[in-house]
Amino acid sequence: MAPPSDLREWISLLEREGELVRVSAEVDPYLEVTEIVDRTVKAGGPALLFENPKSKHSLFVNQFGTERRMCLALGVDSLDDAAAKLESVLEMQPPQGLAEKVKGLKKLKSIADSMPKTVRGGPVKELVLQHDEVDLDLLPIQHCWPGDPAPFITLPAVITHDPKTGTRNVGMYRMQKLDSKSTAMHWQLHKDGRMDYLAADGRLDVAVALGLDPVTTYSASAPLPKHIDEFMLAGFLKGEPVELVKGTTVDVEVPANAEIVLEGYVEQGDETLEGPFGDHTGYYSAAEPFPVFHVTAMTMRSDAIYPSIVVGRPPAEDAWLGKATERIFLPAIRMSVPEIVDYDLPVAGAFHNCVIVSIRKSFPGQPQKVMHAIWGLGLLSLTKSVVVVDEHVNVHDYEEVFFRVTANVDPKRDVLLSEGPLDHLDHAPTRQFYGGKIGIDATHKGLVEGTREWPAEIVMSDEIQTLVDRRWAEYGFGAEAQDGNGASKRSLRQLLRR
Ligand SMILES: Cc1cc2nc3c(=O)[nH]c(=O)nc-3n(C[C@H](O)[C@H](O)[C@H](O)COP(=O)(O)O)c2cc1C
Ligand SMILES: [Mn+2]
Repeated sequence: MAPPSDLREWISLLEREGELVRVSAEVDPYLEVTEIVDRTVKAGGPALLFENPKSKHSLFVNQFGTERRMCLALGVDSLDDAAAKLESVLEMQPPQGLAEKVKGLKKLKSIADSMPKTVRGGPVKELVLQHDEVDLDLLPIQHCWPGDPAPFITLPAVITHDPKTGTRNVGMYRMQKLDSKSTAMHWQLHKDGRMDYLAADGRLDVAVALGLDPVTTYSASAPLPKHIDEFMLAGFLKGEPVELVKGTTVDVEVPANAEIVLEGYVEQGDETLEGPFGDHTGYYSAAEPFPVFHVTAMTMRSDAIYPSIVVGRPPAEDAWLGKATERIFLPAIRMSVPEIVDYDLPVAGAFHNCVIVSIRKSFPGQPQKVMHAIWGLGLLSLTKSVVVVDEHVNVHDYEEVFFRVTANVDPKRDVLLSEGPLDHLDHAPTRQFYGGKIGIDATHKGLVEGTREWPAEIVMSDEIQTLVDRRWAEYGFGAEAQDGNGASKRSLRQLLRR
């Protein structure tokens, strides 16, 4: 099924799938909504459309809060299917024969069709408020946590252009409301949006789209290289181009189907103290200077729906945005580090604190090579700890990873301490932005690596496994045959906890 083409279609789809609850009771965007959403997310509950958030406009939240909804958003059965689509293009080879040529052309067409398309108008221009008419108070912007100083716009797609090359960038950066006509712009140190700002000679035009189709919203959070337009990724994943319309007061094109667009500018040297903010790290990120975004126009659908997301101590709704990125970017990561079989970014690690990676090892030092590769790869370079396991280890099974780390590691030999850039939001290092890194090599070692002979793993023979599978019912346990060799961990876990 094709992904929904705008927010309205997305909401209808969620409703049809039993994935949406409309809340007609009046709720306060000051803290109350956060508590409701936090409970809902942690219970694996539905998306919520608050129809009375003390505002004329509805507040839509928890659209991405479960794996199923993330898949519905991308129009796939599993997140790996979205990755496979990208992989088939990345791994294109010169075609052999006519059938392959036709297939190749189709793939090339899917790339060509990903380019955003300019259209003449769209529902986002139903209402155009300019200059003095701009009023952010119209929107039910959430004040998320008790220690936040103000409401924050939390699910925006912020659009800028590189002042030198003209390349577009779309990123998701929270925006603290300063007054009815301005916000802060939380462009962290390593982000593309900040680069555009720093490269500007004076003013930089900025447009902020709110309430998009879910693929385009997701794409704003995707860590693409700076020269790649996130709207292209959105077009590729959607299978149809993002439609853009000219800005009313800025030289930036904006999504024609958005619910709301804020247009305006930032200016060199015009900064304000932003934060603190109850962040996705589970802690308040400290107040720091960030650019002020002056809103020159607010264009919207007349009954615009305002989208939001609540982050906080993981797991929160952003977990599935992160997991989508983890899956979708695996093929691209493998292009540079081909020995990588799989990887996992634990949600509890807030995405920059830990990566578990499985590799096909064929030479000594390869786990350390992979650690350094990760520490040199895009935003993954900010990763604080890397755990490397062998190809047959399931990186998504943290109990198995724990087993390998404790069983296979000689801490003196297999722990690599390094240092380098750290995430803007990492509060642990003594100095902000820079500090220690740890790599743990939990792979099997062998004589070639100077260890004693490595013991064999305990595995039952195929023959006996098949025999027991076949005879299982005969033994009188009733249930379906269980997997052997510890693979039925869940039932074992249940037994141990009894
Ligand atoms: C809900 C959510 C909120 C985010 N808030 C911020 C933020 O305030 N500042 C920031 O720099 N990155 C934030 N990010 C991460 C960026 O969106 C992400 O790193 C993205 O790759 C940035 O785009 P860019 O690489 O084009 O700069 C957020 C991500 C999500 C999912
Ligand atoms: Mn970017």
